[in-house]
Amino acid sequence: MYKVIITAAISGAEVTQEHNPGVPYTKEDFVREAKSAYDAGAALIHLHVRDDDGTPTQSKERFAEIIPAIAEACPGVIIQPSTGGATGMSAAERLQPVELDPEMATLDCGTLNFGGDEIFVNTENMMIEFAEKMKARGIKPELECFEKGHVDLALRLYKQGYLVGPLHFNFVLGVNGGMTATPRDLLFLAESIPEDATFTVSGVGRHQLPMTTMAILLGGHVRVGFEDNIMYDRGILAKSNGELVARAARIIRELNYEVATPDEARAILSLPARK
Ligand code: KMH
Ligand code: ZN
Repeated sequence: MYKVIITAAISGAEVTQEHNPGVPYTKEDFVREAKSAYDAGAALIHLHVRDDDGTPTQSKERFAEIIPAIAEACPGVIIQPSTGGATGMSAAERLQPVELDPEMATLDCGTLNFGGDEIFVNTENMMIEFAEKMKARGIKPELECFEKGHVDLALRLYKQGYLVGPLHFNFVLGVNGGMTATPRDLLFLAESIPEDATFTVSGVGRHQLPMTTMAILLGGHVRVGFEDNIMYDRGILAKSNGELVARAARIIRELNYEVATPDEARAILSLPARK
């Protein structure tokens, strides 16, 4: 039976409690949101952290405070810190959580416009630096691709030996500056990666639900959560990350697939088994 990994992106760096009061700021908030997602079926938590006032930070110390608290509340869950952080952060700032040796971390695969005057900078040399650091520490990168050129750049670095297979991609669709969240674009991306690669799909905003469904049908995995979408329905805020995860789990089961446990997710992603 095909098993689908649900990733919960519980906070991100862009949304705030003004957008949705459930967006986590404090350690207790992070534990509450991660646990709601885990209890509903998330095997993987994609993690950005904040200071208590909500300011996004890539501080190693803050990750070192929040990661163990989530791990204790969510036994076995895979915790995947972001190395994307927020736009404007330096590479050194963004790379800090890698020093905590997580099982996985994100690796963003190219620069893109991020709405208005914002630019999310990921040069080829930055990518090589991030990839080399992760490879040296045995951390599996999740390759964040916001458009097709990002996939091509990742494949080039794979050929050059900076990345170790099997690759795992996250197609983030619907960002203002990236590819659109349409069936055509998702199919194009899914057909552009190596046979043995795995992929997750993150649809932004109202695209989360249709992209989740299409990802499952294409043999992929899904990401939901406040980082990408704070609404449950038109005009209705999601009460928690868990509510969004629970809906993804229901869709997976309705389609006659199964929700992967954390250890099943490790096997699917070729991560070493948990000790
Ligand atoms: N916050 C975005 C600028 C990642 O986590 O690696 C980048 C981001 C990607 O969220
Ligand atoms: Zn992120």
